[in-house]
This record gives sequence, C-alpha cells and structure tokens, in this order.
Amino acid sequence: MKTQVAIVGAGPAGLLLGHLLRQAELDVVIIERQTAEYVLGRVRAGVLEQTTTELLERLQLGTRMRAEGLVHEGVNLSDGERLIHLDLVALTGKHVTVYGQTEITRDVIDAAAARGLTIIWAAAEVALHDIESAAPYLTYQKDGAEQRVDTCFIAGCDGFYGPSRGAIPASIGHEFERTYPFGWLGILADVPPCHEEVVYANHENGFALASMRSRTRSRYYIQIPIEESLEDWPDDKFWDEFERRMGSEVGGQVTRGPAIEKSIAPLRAYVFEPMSHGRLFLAGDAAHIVPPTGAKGLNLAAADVTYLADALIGWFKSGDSAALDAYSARALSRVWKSERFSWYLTNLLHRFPDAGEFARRMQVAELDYLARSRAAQTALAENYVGLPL
Ligand code: FAS
Ligand code: PHB
Repeated sequence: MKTQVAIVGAGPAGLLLGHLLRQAELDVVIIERQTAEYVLGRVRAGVLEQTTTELLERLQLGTRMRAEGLVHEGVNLSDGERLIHLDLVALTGKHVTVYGQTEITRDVIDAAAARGLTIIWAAAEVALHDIESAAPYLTYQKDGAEQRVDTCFIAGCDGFYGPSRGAIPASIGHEFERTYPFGWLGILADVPPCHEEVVYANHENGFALASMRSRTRSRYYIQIPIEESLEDWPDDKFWDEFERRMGSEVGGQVTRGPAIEKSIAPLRAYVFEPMSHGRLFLAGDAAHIVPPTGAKGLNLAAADVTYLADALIGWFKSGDSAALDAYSARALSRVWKSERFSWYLTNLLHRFPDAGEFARRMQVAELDYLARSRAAQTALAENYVGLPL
C-alpha cells in the first residue's frame, strides 16, 4: 500500500488527525493494533476544552456532542469546609463541555468511512522504518502475512506504550518524568451526578473528584495509595469513602449504584523531546502524559494534531516545510504549560504521604487565596478552559 501520511494508532490523536487530513483530501491510512470494539470500550477522559469542541465542529463531527454533551460554565473546588465555585464564563468568557472520550471515539470512527478514512484494525507488530529518509514505511502482521505501507510521513499517535517514540534514536530523544506515590480509583455508575458541575475535593483522607458522563451516568474518582488494588476496594467501601471526602453538602447528594466500570490509573507526568525526527511526528500520549487532575490529556492530543495537520497540509499543498520544522517546538510550548497546570492542581488537591505540615499549610493558604481572589481564580480558570492554540 502507498499513502501520503501513515498514522500509527486509532486513539483520539490518530482519529482526529486522520479526519483533518482527509478533510484536506490527503491520502491517509491509520494502523491500529486493537479491534474497533476494544478501542470503543475504553473509559478515559470526559472534560473538553473549547479548542477541542471547536475542532470537532471544524470536522462537522459535533452533532451528537451538541445534543448530548453538558456545557459547564463553572467548576468547583472543595477544601473540606466550603465549596469554592469558579464561574468560568465570568472569568474567561469560555466554558468546558462534558462529553466522554468514548463518545468522541464512537463519533469519529462512525464518520470515518464517509470521509474515506481507512483504518486497519487488529494490525500486529507494527514497525517503523527509514524515518530519517524521504520514503519511510511501516510494516505490520495481518491475515498471516507481513504487510507494508509506503508513505511520505509517519504520525506516531500510538499512546505511551506504542512503538513510535522508540523509533527516535536515544542520542536525539530527551525524557522528563515525574511519578506520584498514588493513583486514582475511578468508577462509572448509572446514577444521577451528586452535583451539576465537576467538583474537585481536597480531604484529609485524600483527593476525590465528582464528574459525570450524562445526567444519569456519573464518573467518580478517589486518590488511593499506588500499592493498593481493586480487590482492596469493594463498591461499598468506595462509596463510603467518596461521600466522606465530598463533605456533607455534596456527599449528602450522592446516589449509590453498582459500578459498571472500575479501574485504577497511576498518576504520572512525562514529556519526550523532540516531538519530531526526520519524517516521524509524535502526537498525544505517544509524546506526553499529564496527571488527569487538569483534564488535559485528550485536549492536548487534539491540540497537537491541529498543529500537525495544518503543518502537513501546508507541506503537501504548497511545499512549505516551515510549520513542519516548527511543529515540535510549538506543540511542546503548549504541552509544558499543561504539565505545569496539571502539576499545580495535583499538588493543590492531593495529600502527599510524606509532605510535612508546611506543605499542608501551603495548600490551605492557596485554597483560601483562590476563594477570595478574582485574579487567582482567573489564572486557574484560564488554564482549565484551555489556553488559546
Ligand atoms: P491513546 O492511548 O488514547 O491511543 C493510542 C492508540 O494507539 C490506542 O488505540 C492503541 O491501541 C494504539 N496502539 C498502541 N500501540 C500500538 C501498536 N504497537 N500498533 C498499533 N497501534 C497501537 N484524560 C483526562 O483528561 N481525563 C481522564 O479521566 C483520563 N483518564 C485516563 C485513564 C487512562 C487509563 C489513560 C491511559 C488515560 C486517561 N486520560 C485521561 C488521558 C487520555 O485521555 C489520553 O490523553 C488520550 O487517550 C490520548 O489520546 P492518544 O494520544 O490518541 O492515545
Ligand atoms: C472525567 O470526567 O473523567 C474527568 C474529569 C475531570 C478530570 C479528570 C477526569 O480532571
């Protein structure tokens, strides 16, 4: 097979990039290791910045999001004593939208055929070749035979565990990492949300987060030590602890129900530089991971592919390589700002096992400052709704 851009990975980054390039009538093929059913079964992000919802509209893929997504004009922080409400629209003129990553993935996959976007599912042993040449190619195993895709560019959208990042020589790549001594235990339950907006809580027992997927489906998280497992957390124990950490006002509004999904996500920050080498361009989790506290993971992937698509279209349409040459620096500038914001919120809202009293007083002072200062609220809100592209 021969194409103009070969994309590894059919997560949000790969699928959105595929649609953007097809919309510009470029030849594109996506190679994905898993089946479509498996990819559609993942429960991940849920809060969309306006730049992400605008991207879906640009692709005419926003119909169901507009019909079923929940527009949130505010967000809330709980410090155990009070609920600090941030009016995002009053502070920034912007809002966020709650619409599950699962739903976005369904919308972009369902629209692929109509846009002539080829997705090869269940492709095993994907390998990248000659990325430093003008004619890179991919190989993979399918139908019992080795398949080959010749291309002009490869987009590595294969997440943290994919092969693309590893194709960049170690002498070129530089890694930055921060791991946290705790994870998030998350559940999905078909119960009405305990609050109309998202609530982030800093409780003496640890962090908790009340989010949702609809007015009848809730997504809740609590901070747990990294060494604990799902066996340690039967549903009732989760509900008891979640209500406790949400405090009497919000906790008292919790409706319990069976978990339809339950998983633990470790918290880590990771950045790989550069995000391009030769004819290989990385986007999304293949190049960076943010702790989910700032709800930036999916939104960063969408921003990366917006930059990358514009650069690739510029190269194919006018031979201009300036934007491609600048892609890595441009994407990393936004990545590091999102890393800083996610680090700031993670430090503000979680309880660190070995943090002394001074660190705790810093949290208390910061939360009290946020409760009283419009300037502090504006800075947080500006980052939460998403910085301009
Ligand atoms: P993805 O990981 O989504 O997609 C990469 C794709 O590449 C996958 O389909 C994978 O199967 C494929 N792939 C991997 N190896 C391959 C190979 N060898 N060959 C071919 N294909 C291959 N963000 C939030 O904001 N809020 C959350 O609550 C949240 N929860 C998360 C929970 C988990 C468990 C994880 C992992 C992430 C979570 N995130 C969350 C972040 C998440 O939203 C990611 O940022 C987002 O999925 C990134 O999208 P992609 O870069 O497309 O990577
Ligand atoms: C979610 O809805 O899954 C969610 C919301 C906010 C976050 C992280 C996850 O910061």
